[in-house]
Amino acid sequence: MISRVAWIFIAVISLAACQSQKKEINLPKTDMAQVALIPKPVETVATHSAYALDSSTVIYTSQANPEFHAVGEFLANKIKGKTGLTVNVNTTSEAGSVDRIVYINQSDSDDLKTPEAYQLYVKKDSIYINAKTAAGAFRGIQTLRQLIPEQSNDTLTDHPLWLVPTGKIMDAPRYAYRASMLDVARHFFTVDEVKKYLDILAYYKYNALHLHLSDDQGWRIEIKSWPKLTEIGGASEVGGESGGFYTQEEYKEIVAYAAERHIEIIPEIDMPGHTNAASLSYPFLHAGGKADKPRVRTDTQVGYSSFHTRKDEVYEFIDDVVREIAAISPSPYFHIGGDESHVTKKKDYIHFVEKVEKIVQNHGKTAVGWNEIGQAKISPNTVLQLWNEPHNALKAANNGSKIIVSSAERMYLDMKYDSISEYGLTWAGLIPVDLAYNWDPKTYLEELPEESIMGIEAPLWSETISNSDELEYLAFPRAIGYAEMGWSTAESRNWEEYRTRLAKQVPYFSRMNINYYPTKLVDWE
Ligand code: NAG
Repeated sequence: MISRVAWIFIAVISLAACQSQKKEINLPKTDMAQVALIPKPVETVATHSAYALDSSTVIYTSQANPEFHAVGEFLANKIKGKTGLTVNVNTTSEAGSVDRIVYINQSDSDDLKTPEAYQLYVKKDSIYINAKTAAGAFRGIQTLRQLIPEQSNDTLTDHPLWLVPTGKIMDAPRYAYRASMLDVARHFFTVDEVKKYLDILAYYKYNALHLHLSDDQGWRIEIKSWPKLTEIGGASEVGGESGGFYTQEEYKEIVAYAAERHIEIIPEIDMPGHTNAASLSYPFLHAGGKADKPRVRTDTQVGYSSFHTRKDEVYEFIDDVVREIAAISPSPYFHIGGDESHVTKKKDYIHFVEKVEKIVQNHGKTAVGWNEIGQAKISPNTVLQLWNEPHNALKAANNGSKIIVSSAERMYLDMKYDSISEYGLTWAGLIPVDLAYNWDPKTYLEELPEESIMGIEAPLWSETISNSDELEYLAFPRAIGYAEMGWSTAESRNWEEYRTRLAKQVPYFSRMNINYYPTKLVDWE
């Protein structure tokens, strides 16, 4: 009997033989370094020839690693979407000797220093992507997608070819955490709308999406032990529309879709403030005192609601909520909010944060909170999201906590671009596309050591937006600049050069039907 390995060998040899009969064509010169890659790779060396992508290409993935195979399938799918070509995906360890391949290879090379690092070699007859993990391979695939030209070359041979410029790219992210946040509480966004946002984030190498799942105006995730949260709390949103919520099955669908793109979903339940919708559903949660009596809220005020912080039942409730969400969230992080608890007494707030941090830890997760939680004695493994108050972040960083930089004046995607832009707020100032890009997270808080910065996150609050078109108007193109800020080295970033690459994203925007804001600061192509 012929073994499986032998069959693969025969297949490989015959494929190679078949390829070698192909007529050599003279490929025009290309320049890998001229492709408008975003985020900009750490190192690009062009070799000025081309790999001709056509349907004879086969994608091979490393050994029998199903995660690498899934990355190969993802690439095949995207090639199909961009060029119409059908390319096959195979798994073998023998692919090294074949012609016309894209080989996605699991490698333990010491040059690959972080899990998302990758090496991409484009040669005349083959393309290699080396990475330690499937996440690294996936990031490399995004670079390859961007290297495939929009237009085919139809004149070189009897069938269309896509000329991928040759060269090598050595790449790795600056920060391990590169996220956006979507507020699905002020306005609800459907599973499909979240998926589309994830698709675009993945293309620019984001690796996390924080979902703000609860606020005064709405509760957006099914909690089986507390059904009124969605029956009552899920039924409203800003402006008075009917809101909505994700069933746990739908939430899992979002998590799985994100995971296929090597993006983590970080769930947030915001507390003890921003809790009107929860207290409306279960009045025992309400603090009383200075906090407004719960009622349906469709306005955009903040800072008037609070959970009761001294009742055991409140913590039992929180324990149930965290348990149910943690059970369907593979991310190690659970965001507990903690912002703008203006009507909670400081000592009650501190007591609350310390108790909830423990609940989160008991369910196996690391707590994340807005910078206000730094007022409490939080453990060094709790993460702070710095949006407005440096001193709390500094204190926590000195105690060992990692910081996510989300400066409101630079990174809030819900701020208007300029005085004529349609959606958004202005309280943290206008954030035009150049201002969004042209600064460094390190300089936002000079005293913060670089090692304390876990990464960056661009929050998109949804008081003024309620569908994909409006979401995309505020997010793009600014979120693309943050993608580069999170990935590329500080020294390699330059606004004048970046804006020329940004201008070349238009064909991708059109293909994806992205309603970006066509700022005049960029000469769109
Ligand atoms: C802040 C609030 C948020 C609101 C946003 C609007 C944080 C951490 N908190 O006031 O609830 O939606 O601004 O820009 O940002």
